[in-house]
Amino acid sequence: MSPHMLLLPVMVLATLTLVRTSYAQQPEESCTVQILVPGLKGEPGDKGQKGAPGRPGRLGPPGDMGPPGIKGHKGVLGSHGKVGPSGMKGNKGEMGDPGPNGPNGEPGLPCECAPIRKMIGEMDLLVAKLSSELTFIKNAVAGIKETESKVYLLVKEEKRYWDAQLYCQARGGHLAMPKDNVSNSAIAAYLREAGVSRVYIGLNDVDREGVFTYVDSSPMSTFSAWRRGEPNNAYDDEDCTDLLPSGEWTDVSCTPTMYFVCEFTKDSI
Ligand SMILES: [Ca+2]
Ligand SMILES: [Ca+2]
Repeated sequence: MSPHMLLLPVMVLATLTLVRTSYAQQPEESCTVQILVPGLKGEPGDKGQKGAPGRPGRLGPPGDMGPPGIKGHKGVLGSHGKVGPSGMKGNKGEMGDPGPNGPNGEPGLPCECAPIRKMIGEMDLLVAKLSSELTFIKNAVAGIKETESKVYLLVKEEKRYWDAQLYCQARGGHLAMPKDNVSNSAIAAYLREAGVSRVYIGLNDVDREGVFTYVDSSPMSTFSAWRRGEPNNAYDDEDCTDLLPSGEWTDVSCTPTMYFVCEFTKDSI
């Protein structure tokens, strides 16, 4: 403590004493001047008790970064990842060297027989089929009639005389030509069994009136089966012949349509 600071309280006290003396008007004390001076320094007191802990101080600034730590151990290998997308198609490689020649083949056939054999096989099947159909026609359809050398087929299609002849010719025959009693009786029986009243047969006098010939141009010679009063060339218009279930013949016009009988030679079938 500086000397000035020690003098200040002394001067203050002196001043206060002067003021109080002047205003109190107390005569016995009007001239008393008390000068106070500090006493000697006392003995040091006993040590006080320990105070309460102070408040925690404010957070200090961050410290400097410490030295780097020790590097850790390497981790275990992870599992495989997903398969990635396909890459772009690569460029075409260069052509390789030609390979060695192959072994010789088996000797070929002298001709292309396979197609021919196949064709023959198919034709055989066709022939067998046709033969079967012909047998059916001969034996089954309307009880076809035949003699030792001829086969007769009743055609239940109404045609005019010459159309009927063309129909039979197209099938390798012609209109039936009964040239004896055996064949005439066979055709007549055919009509009776089929319930047919009349059929054209291959006999006419178209070329020369009254002179009947068969459609194969052979003459009507030793055999005939004319009904009584026939042929009469009625209306001068009867140049063709029909056969009745009785086996009798009549001359008729060639224009009307009726059933007919075709005749086939067995040797030509
Ligand atoms: Ca006639
Ligand atoms: Ca007649």
